[in-house]
Amino acid sequence: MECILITGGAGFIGSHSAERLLAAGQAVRVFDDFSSGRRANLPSHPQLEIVTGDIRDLAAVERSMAGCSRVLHLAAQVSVRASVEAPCDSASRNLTGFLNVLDAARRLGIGRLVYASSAAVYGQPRDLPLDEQSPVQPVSPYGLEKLINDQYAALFGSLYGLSCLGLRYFNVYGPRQDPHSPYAGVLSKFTDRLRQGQGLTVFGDGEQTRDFIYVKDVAEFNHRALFSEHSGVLNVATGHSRSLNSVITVLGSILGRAPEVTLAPRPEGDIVHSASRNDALTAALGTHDFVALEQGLRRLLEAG
Ligand code: UD2
Repeated sequence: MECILITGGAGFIGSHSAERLLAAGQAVRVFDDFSSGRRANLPSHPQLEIVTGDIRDLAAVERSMAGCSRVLHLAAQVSVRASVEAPCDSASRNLTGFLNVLDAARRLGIGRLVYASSAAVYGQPRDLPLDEQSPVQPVSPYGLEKLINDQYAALFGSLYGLSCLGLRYFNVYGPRQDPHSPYAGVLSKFTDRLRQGQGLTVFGDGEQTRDFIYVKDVAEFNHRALFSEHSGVLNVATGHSRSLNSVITVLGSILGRAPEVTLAPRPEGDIVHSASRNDALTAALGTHDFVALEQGLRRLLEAG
């Protein structure tokens, strides 16, 4: 049976992707340094192997890839703010680490590499909705690193015929995203606070919009991407953006009471509106019934 390597497989998106692949009957090897990923995120499964290692260590990356035919590369420094505060450390994981994965994949003859790119490559978007042809203008080291990943992947495709696809995730939410990290997504923060009977803080007027995509939908597209031959980049989004105020209304209707909301100034650099088309995604990887926001928030509230 062929083995699929997931770097960062013990993390938020990685662990859901591992579950999806195991459910499809694949053997999965997780490579993770457990700096933020957790063993408890992963099931016990006879087809699951777990290897501890760091993507900055080329030999360790190569060893973990041996015997695998496809790679899902998700291991990264994922915080925009940390990339601003410590750009060298961020680049060592997101550039050198990425290059280690590409180089090992080329040398080991990996048939397919899918990796996490990000909506952050678009920076402060001017014309919405975004699509894959929209101008890229990162406003953080993190966004720049992801853009350079896309360029390196395209180069390795043309130089060595390596089959690569970058997935530009929009606002992914769902269980296992650590709400206590200062970099946690707004929905994991909100649901965590509500579970503890606390109020919510909204930065700005709450009219900012995001395309919130449930993590299991992302795992589904990761799975499909690994078995497709589409190369380049794809925006991974539902195609529908919602305002924070409308999210708060939905949370109130699920809980049967309106959350207490405090307004605070919007942080500098905060994006007001974000929206993406997903025509290219569904044309390349197939149509999909996305988990509705109401349903996803219910599941997130219940996950505890
Ligand atoms: C996301 C990513 C960020 C970067 C960016 C690129 C996360 C956590 N952040 O930022 O790393 O990739 O996309 O476009 O994945 N907010 C509140 N109250 C809170 C927390 C947040 O009002 O307690 C607001 C925040 O100011 C923003 C919105 O909610 O307007 C969404 O915040 P976010 O951090 O979840 O996501 P985003 O899109 O700003």
